[in-house]
Amino acid sequence: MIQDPQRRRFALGAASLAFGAAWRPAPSWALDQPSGEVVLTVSGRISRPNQGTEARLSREMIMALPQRSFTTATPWFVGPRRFEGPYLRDLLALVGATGTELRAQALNDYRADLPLSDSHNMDVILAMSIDGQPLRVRDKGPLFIIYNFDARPELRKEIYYARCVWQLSRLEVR
Ligand SMILES: Nc1nc2c(c(=O)[nH]1)N[C@H]1C(S)=C(S)[C@@H](COP(=O)(O)O)O[C@H]1N2
Ligand SMILES: [Mo]
Repeated sequence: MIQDPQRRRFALGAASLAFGAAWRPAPSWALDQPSGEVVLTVSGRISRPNQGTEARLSREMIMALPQRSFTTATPWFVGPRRFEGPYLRDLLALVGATGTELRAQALNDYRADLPLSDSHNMDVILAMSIDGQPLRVRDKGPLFIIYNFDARPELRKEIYYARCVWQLSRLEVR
């Protein structure tokens, strides 16, 4: 019994493909509508929008992706902290991103561009929690792009710090 509606929809889509598919529900590969507050909007070169040309994602939709974590020191918090959330590449796969660059926009109007290849070459997490606690807006949440600096000390440079957008609210795939 698959409880998660998104997974169930995938399962139904896969089943209809497996049976040769006289019955193929149109939205089988479409993204669900966000249930609850939208925390991240993805626009641009994506193949699975759910509202017009954009993919609007609630916290639950992001939590439904495999959750990954690592512990790393950062310039923003005292000492090494454990960050948890989906890999950026898994979120990009969810919305069907096909571009080469990401423009990441924060609630405070800060914005940074990062190569999409970072999400494949490195374990970049879209952190939603720190040491097991949800990141609040006042802790630079609800979403914070975090690179694994302890695993890759060569990333401890301004160009990568600048890509760590906190209070992330929008991604544009370019
Ligand atoms: N939302 C948001 N994220 C941001 C920034 C910002 O101003 N707002 N500054 C960026 C830059 S330029 C750097 S170098 C790092 C470190 O910023 P800080 O040293 O000012 O904390 O965070 C990055 N992420
Ligand atoms: Mo910076």
